[in-house]
Amino acid sequence: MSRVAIIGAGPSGLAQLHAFEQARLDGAAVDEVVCFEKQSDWGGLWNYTWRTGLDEYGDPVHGSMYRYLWSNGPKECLEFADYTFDEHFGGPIPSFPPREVLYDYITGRAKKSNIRSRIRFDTAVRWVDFDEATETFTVTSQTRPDAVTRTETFDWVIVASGHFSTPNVPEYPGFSTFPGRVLHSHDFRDASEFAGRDLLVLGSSYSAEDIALQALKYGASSVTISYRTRPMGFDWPAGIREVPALDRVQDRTAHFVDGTACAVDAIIMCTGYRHHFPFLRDELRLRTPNVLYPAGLYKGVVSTANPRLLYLAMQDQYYTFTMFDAQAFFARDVVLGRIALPPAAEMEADIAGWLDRQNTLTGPMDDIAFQTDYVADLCGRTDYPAFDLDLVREHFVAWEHHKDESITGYRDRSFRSPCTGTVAPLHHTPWWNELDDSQARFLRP
Ligand code: FAD
Ligand code: NA7
Repeated sequence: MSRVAIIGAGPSGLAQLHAFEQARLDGAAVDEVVCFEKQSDWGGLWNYTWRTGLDEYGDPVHGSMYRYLWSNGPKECLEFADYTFDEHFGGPIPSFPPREVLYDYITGRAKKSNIRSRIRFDTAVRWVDFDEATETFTVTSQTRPDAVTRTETFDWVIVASGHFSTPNVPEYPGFSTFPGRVLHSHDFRDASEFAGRDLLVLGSSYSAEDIALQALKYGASSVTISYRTRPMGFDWPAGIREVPALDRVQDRTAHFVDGTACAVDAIIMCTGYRHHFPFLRDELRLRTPNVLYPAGLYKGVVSTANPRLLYLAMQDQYYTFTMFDAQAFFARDVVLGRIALPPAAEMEADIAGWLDRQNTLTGPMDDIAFQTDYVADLCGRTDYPAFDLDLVREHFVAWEHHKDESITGYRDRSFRSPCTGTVAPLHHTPWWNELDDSQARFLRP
């Protein structure tokens, strides 16, 4: 029987443990599975921490989520086909839950499938090596409270360590003398810190959109969003505007490439993240920007550098929990020998097909179709329970239109479950007026 190491107990690592457990319950002979999690609890990014910078043991803080974070897509687009929202909450809930509610949902399935005992908490993987002679990995981990290291042998390694934790931090002239705070969204925790302030946000993607709205919602005087390539172009509420790229900062004044300028009190860089695997030897390490189909991964999962090394959730993400499940079931079946990997040339050709298509994508609608097809391809190869994936695709398309119609109002919409058909009730308070992100408040009728 072989040994499997999973690195990370966030949504994707938990999906992997769940997939193995399902096979075991179905009577399969399942290999020994060990999940290493450096934090003291599960849930990955959804396990909120107030900490920034270094954690209590001197490691970089994993968490990038912040207070008052509501789901930025409909929950119906990330529903587990084998553990529905209706099952977890005992009835319908609105479509855009805050973080605590989704954390409860993710960990609810993990509790039901009884996988906690397979996770070694407070244990960071420090190094992974591969021995060509024995065809095994050596995984060196360290329990963090007592700093004890241990090296073990595994036949498979599944990397589920996330890729939205190591910030991409550019520098602009004048940052070193700017008199206010300059931070990356990775270190952003509480929008009310910026009440009464004039804020500059750099970036034009999900973090920039959400943090700009949050800041205004919780009292910022103004938010100027500076884009590098193109503006998001939403119909922003009064107080938010988009301007071209930042050229430099002089004292408190931000100067943009179109010659305009404005005074700001703080700068938040929403400039994205880097795939970062300090625990992987060079030949094993995935090197990719944040794209829908990273090169070097067959079916987006299996490393072509070493097909016993699998990666989960390394894609840019429209689909999240559903895609992680699809990947985890696929990875499990590769490990269990239910799916035979084709010869290397065939894997490369399959990857090339996806990469060619990725090069033709022109915007969100193409992206959604692409990632839907990717998820469908994976689901079709395993026994992951059927759900209405076409409906999910339609939901993503509708959601994009809703955002264009009202960037402050899109979270007030309701969607139908692709698993149960349940139509979500409307939330009792419009999102823009709702300041309390607690589960108790959200679930109140
Ligand atoms: P993570 O959640 O990052 O979990 C990885 C785990 O690996 C962590 O627990 C970490 O401690 C552990 N780990 C890392 N390195 C090691 C190591 N060396 N040893 C041991 N353990 C290790 N998705 C949505 O669906 N909806 C949203 O609204 C949404 N909002 C988001 C907002 C923000 C600010 C960010 C950053 C992301 C958001 N996402 C959202 C996307 C998010 O990436 C996924 O929902 C999900 O958390 C990815 O799961 P994961 O398990 O792959 O990674
Ligand atoms: P993304 O989606 O990777 O976007 C990164 C943004 O940062 C993007 O708009 C980039 O602009 C911008 N960027 C990158 N480098 C720079 C520099 N040097 N200057 C200015 N702007 C820059 O990251 P997010 O944090 O928004 O989202 C990641 C996840 O967190 C996502 O899953 C969400 O759900 C939450 P570009 O368009 O490339 O010019």
